[in-house]
Amino acid sequence: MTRTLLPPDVDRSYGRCARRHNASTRGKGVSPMLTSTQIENIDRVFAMIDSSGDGRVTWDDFETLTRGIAEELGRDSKSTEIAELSAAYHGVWEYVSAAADLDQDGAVTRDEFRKAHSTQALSAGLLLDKWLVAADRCFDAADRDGHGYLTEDALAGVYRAGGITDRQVASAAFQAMDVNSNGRVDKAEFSANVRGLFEAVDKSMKGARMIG
Ligand SMILES: [Ca+2]
Ligand SMILES: [Ca+2]
Repeated sequence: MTRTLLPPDVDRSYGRCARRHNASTRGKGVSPMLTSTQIENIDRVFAMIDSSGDGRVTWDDFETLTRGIAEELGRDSKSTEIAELSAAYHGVWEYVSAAADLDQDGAVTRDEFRKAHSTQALSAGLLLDKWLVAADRCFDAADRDGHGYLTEDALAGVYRAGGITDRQVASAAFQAMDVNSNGRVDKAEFSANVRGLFEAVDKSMKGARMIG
């Protein structure tokens, strides 16, 4: 049985979804190993980290992303929070480039990124761990007062820094994350949705619509 974006604990449900999906997408040019929701979210993540928008992800893109987050959140680019965020992104980049930059030209194209997911060159569990560290650092940077939660405005700032300027996307994501509707998203709620973004195999699942 094949595994792609999913850790072992959700293998069983993934198998069911993947089999159903495979039957419906066979021969339509969609990778048989990933659901359409997974491919959409892989592409959305790629678009988010490709800050320059040239269809190639390089370390420069992560640096631009980090600078954007610092600016949006009013953080000094030399602050501890931003340095830690940059270190976390470096962990993501080192792992992604080693696994996905097939022609070793120092850039990961959209196709290379997709292929690394569908062929499992990128281990879903390892990559998720690295993204969760980055999400944690991002949360800490966005939590200006250190209260342990984000307001909708703070979350919207993070989204803008990631190039997602449509406020409705951030608002919808915030409503979905804020499960007890108290106007605050804590780190557990945020992490659960980041995890869902990478694990969801259909749109009804938590986090599946986190970035669009
Ligand atoms: Ca780029
Ligand atoms: Ca490449």
